[in-house]
Amino acid sequence: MKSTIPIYQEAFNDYRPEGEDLKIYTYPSPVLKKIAEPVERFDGELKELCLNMLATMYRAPGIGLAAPQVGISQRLFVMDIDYKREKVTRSDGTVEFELSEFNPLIFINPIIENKKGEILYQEGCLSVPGIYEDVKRAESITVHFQDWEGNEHTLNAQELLSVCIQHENDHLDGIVFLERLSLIKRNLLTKKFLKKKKKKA
Ligand code: QAP
Ligand code: CO
Repeated sequence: MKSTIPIYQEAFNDYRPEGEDLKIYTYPSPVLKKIAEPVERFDGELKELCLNMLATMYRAPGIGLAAPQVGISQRLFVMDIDYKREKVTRSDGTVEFELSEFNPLIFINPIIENKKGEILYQEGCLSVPGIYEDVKRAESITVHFQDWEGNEHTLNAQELLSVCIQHENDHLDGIVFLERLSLIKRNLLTKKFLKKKKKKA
């Protein structure tokens, strides 16, 4: 564990994704369009939500998940850009994925500032499965946030970590990454996604 957040270093020593699989809401669910409310109660229920969101993210698998994506309009998201996912074939021929090197991060009531530079990164989203596109974001940011006990922290982030924080923070403001694209790409990919979704339904 290499978490820079002291309370999580302890809590996530020997971490294994355990918890409920939450339902992930896909575009264009109304909950994805709402501005989320600040988290005010730092209690056991909040910790359980964070753990269930992490488990849901690891199983998906994904690198980031915001509360509105699981139908909860509150300002928090979870993330792990470091974990490894290895395909293993058991002796009976069944295939499984083994996860290791977890570095779970939890951001509650985040505020982003000092946006600097520019980076183009191919993004995806568990709420828009199957769609990937380059998005332009700030390369470097500072984020202020609270942990699940309410303690305040500041983190400087670059590259993928910075991109992922900005992507997840957008969810708290009712924005999905499609809305960060040119109108042409946005319309094209939105149509493509809705068409595929309709076919599956
Ligand atoms: C946001 O997204 C992100 O389409 C997190 O079929 C992604 O974890 C920020 C996923 C990339 C920066 C760069 C997407 C899983 C996971 C899919 C995710 C899919 C299955 C997306
Ligand atoms: Co997303």
